[in-house]
Amino acid sequence: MGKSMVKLVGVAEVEAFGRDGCVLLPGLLKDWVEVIAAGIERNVREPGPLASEGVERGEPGRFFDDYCNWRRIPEFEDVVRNSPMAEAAAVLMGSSLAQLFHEHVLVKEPGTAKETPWHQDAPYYFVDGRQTVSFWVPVDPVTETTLRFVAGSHLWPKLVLPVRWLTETSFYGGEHDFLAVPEPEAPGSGMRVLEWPMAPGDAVAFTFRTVHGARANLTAGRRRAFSARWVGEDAAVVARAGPTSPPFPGHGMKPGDRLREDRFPVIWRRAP
Ligand SMILES: O=C(O)CCC(=O)C(=O)O
Repeated sequence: MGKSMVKLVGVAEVEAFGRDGCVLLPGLLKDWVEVIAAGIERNVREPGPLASEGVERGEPGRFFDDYCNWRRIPEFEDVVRNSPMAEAAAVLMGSSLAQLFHEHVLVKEPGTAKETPWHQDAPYYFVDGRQTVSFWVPVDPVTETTLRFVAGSHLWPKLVLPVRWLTETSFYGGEHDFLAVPEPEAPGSGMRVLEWPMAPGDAVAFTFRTVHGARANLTAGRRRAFSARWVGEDAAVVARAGPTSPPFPGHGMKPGDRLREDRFPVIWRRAP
């Protein structure tokens, strides 16, 4: 482990991540802000086939999101391969390797009233396990539009109903054995919400099962964020009730398989 990593992801951070399912890592990507911002601009200018808009027509603002573009956006390939993120992922997960699942861009323009609904990422994904982590990295300073988490929700015994962000209807449709979307701020919910003001290049790390959401962006500034999702050695393919998000059509794996390394590269491995 390099010196900077010891400072940025130490015992206290690993412990908080295990306990709360999320942890702030100030400055983890501070040397990568310009690279990430350039990649985000390229992504917004040249959206991929999975890009979507999260604000209904006629409503204020814009919430652009897109994912799975790292192979065609050189700035994203650079950051996932060469930044301290992969090693930080392995340390947090307690894994001997860090394998990239996908990257994600989420841009909330000024005056966007749309909140990002409370959700877990796991139920949208065809991979799950104890060793998972996403890093959410803003390239603008964020205070009120930051990502918020329900502490300890990664240990809940059941998954939360996944919803479509635009319409907030059930993602897979029909009746399923999911928990209802929680209302962590309702009086008496008993849930502890964690959030931190963040500077460009800070990262919050959270598991695929940690419930999170974000407020509207009613500020005058943009809120551009880059997320990268990683798995460790124990994560495996799981069956879901329909096409997942991201879909990765024809991925050719079956439940129980580890993610294939030709599509989901192992970026960091502990030296033997
Ligand atoms: O940026 C947002 O509003 C939501 C981000 C999110 O849900 C994620 O990165 O998993």
